[in-house]
Amino acid sequence: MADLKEQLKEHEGLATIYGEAMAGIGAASTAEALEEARVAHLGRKSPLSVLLRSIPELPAEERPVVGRLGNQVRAALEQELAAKKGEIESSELVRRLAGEQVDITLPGEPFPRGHLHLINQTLWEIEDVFTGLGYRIADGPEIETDYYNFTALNTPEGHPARSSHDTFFIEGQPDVLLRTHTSPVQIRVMEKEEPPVYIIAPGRVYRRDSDATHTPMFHQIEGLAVDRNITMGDLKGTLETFAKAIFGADREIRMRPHFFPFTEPSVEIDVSCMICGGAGCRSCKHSGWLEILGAGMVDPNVYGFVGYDPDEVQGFAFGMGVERIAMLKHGMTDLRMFYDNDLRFIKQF
Ligand code: 2U9
Repeated sequence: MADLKEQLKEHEGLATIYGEAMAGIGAASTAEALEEARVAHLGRKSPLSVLLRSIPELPAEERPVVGRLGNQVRAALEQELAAKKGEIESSELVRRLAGEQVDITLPGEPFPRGHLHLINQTLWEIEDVFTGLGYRIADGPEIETDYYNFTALNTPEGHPARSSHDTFFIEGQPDVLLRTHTSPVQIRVMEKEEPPVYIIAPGRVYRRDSDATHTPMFHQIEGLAVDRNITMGDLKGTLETFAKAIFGADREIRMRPHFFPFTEPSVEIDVSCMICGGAGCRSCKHSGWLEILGAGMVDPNVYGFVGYDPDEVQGFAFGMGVERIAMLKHGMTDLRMFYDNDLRFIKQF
């Protein structure tokens, strides 16, 4: 470099060009300013390029000097430009990193945490009781055929129990409907699997019904146990275990005779009132008992539809509405609150 400066004493014009270019490059402090300096001092219209292009017109003794020194000046400027570019890039990186610094010790933004809807909490709780007793969870379609929803459950066409279900049918397809209970799931499992069968079928069901204790969609959990030598005693023991697990260890249950097309005999099951302990209060209408589910021994006709031999196997089945269980457990009076989506209600559970 010192050598070049020394040599430039030979040509004043080149010395000036070099000095100005070095000063221009040195003054640039951003990538844009550096690019402007490159164009001004090394571009096609720069004094250096103009001078180099004019060599053929120079006096003969000046030509070799300008040719040799001119190229050395260009190389020196290019080197200076590259060095300056590196310098600017690293200082810009340092500046950007400083600007982007994050204080990882600051407290985080609070993230609102949701939870399971009361219906799903109740559903999971009931599932836990039965899986603990060795039952498996089974599911199936919510859009069903008339056969699985009614016929195979010993409810033939024209049976009065069909109208009590207030079924939603699919328009134009009289054999297709929204299931009114989860019982078709048990039929589908028995069609595929040999006994013993211990399953519960949780899920949404649909009935054309709407008031304080009915919504057009609600949730059921049904259960089915089919094996050799199953008795009504097994049914009672199982459902007593369930009632105590959900409503408290002090609860008792009682069975009242009832009718369902798919069970024979059939019962409705009450639990001793968890508010008054059975003494009688407003909640239990002073009877000491609250109805929680229906059940019975599977009607032998049902086995005929799935290829089981009713002389070989017996079983019991039960069904409950999850909304009803949740309402009883939490002292609710209007089932529609589950689906109003009012967070003031939902957040209480
Ligand atoms: C098969 C055989 C028998 C399921 C049963 C009930 C009794 C019952 C109601 C309770 C309240 C429906 O949600 S609710 O309205 N259910 O009382 N369900 S026995 O019996 C079956 C199911 C499947 C193959």
